[in-house]
This record gives sequence, structure tokens and C-alpha cells, in this order.
Amino acid sequence: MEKLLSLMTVAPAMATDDYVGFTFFVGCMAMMAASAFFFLSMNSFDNKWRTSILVSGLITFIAAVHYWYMRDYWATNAESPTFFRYVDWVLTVPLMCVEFYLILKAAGATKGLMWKMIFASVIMLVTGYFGEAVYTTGAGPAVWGALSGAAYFYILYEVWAGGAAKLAAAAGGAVQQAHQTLVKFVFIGWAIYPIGYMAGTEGWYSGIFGGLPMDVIYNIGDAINKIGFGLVVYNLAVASKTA
Ligand SMILES: *C/C=C(C)/C=C/C=C(C)/C=C/C1=C(C)CCCC1(C)C
Repeated sequence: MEKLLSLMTVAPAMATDDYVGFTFFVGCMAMMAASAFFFLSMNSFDNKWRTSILVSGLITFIAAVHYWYMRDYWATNAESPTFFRYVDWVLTVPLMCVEFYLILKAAGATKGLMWKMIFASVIMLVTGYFGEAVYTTGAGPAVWGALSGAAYFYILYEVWAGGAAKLAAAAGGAVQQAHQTLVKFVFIGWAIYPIGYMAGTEGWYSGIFGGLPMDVIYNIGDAINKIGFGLVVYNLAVASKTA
């Protein structure tokens, strides 16, 4: 009981100039609000779309829980919550791959395609974690970051020009449009993360991105990508309702 109560106590007051802490706080609120929105709207759609909207809500909800902890971790330690960050990503990014599968399922997407993307996303994140938290000296971050980048480009290729793109083209209409918007999120929105990584680790790139606040960059990326992804899927469900 005491443990539970201590979880519910108010976090230490935030300094008014702690803008990193502020983005954790706002990020947490935004993820909570988005989750409520997706969960509450879910039942107004056809069965066909409910799982997709549910997954949108799960992505933002899992992030909200992690942001709750990360906000607290930052307030207490004034350090990047790298471990929580990657636990969040390793749960939510595979779910984003599931979203691609779900909207393309009617067009014939296979589980094989889904697992291929999930596998690549886990490789991207595990190698990124190695560079950010384990092999942090010498060429470590640059090498692991490059490996992570290769997995990222594989995912981008798969959705842009590979199997997933072909299925989307075959589906046409609102599904193809939604797919193309999600591809833009992967291309532009996900590219925010390597910038945060280069800002927060040491390497040949430190002169370019050094000094930028890594956590602010990651927090902006998360808000854009997690909520944005969910809204694209929501819009698709709305479009198919009126069509
Ligand atoms: C909701 C969280 C999302 C969409 C997180 C996405 C994370 C990435 C696309 C991270 C990519 C990275 C690279 C491409 C290279 C450097 C290491 C990473 C892990 C930051």
C-alpha cells in the first residue's frame, strides 16, 4: 500500500527553466490524451478497423506509461532515461509495423511480411541501444549507429518500394493513401531519431549535432510519430465509413 501511495505522490516540482523536463511532462499528457481519444472512438468503427484503432491506442498508452516514468527519472536524476526510452521503443515500434500489416491485410499482406519488419525494427533498436548505452567510447556509437541505420533503411525500403508498397498499390484508394502517409512518417518522422542519437553520443558527427538536447529531439519525434501514426489510421477508418 505504501508503495502504491508513493507512486501516486506528486513528482518533485519542476524548475521553470527545465525545458527538457517540460517536454517529458507535455509528452506524457499528449500520449494520455491521444490514448483516451483512440480507445473511446474505437467502438464507433466497423469491426474491420477496430484492431487498428486499438493498436493506435496501445502505442500511445505504452508511451504514456513510459513518459510517466521518464519524466520522473529526469526530475530525480537530471539524466537521460535511456533504458526506459528503449524499452518503450522496443514495444511501440514493432506495433507500428503491425499497423502497416493490419491496414494491408485485406490487400493480402502476410504475417511473414509483418515479422520481417518487426525483426528489422528490433535489430534497429538493439543496435542503437548498444551504441547509446553500452559501447559508448571510440568508434562504438558511430559503428552501432550505422548498423541501426542499415536496419532503418531496410524498413524504409520495404514500405516505400518493397512488398508492402506493392500491396498498397494493389489496394488503391484510401488504403493506398494512408499507406503513403505512413511511409512519409517513416521517411521524415523517424529520421528525427538519428539526429537525437548523434546529438547525444560521441562520434565524427559530434561537431554537427553536438550540444543539441537529445531528449527534446526524441520527445518531439515520439509525439509526432506515435500520435501522427495513430491519426493516419483513424482517418483511414473514418474515410472507409463514409465511402
Ligand atoms: C515511437 C518511437 C519510434 C517511432 C522510434 C523510432 C526510432 C528510430 C527510428 C531510431 C533509429 C535509430 C537510428 C536509425 C540510428 C541511430 C540509433 C537510433 C536507434 C536512434
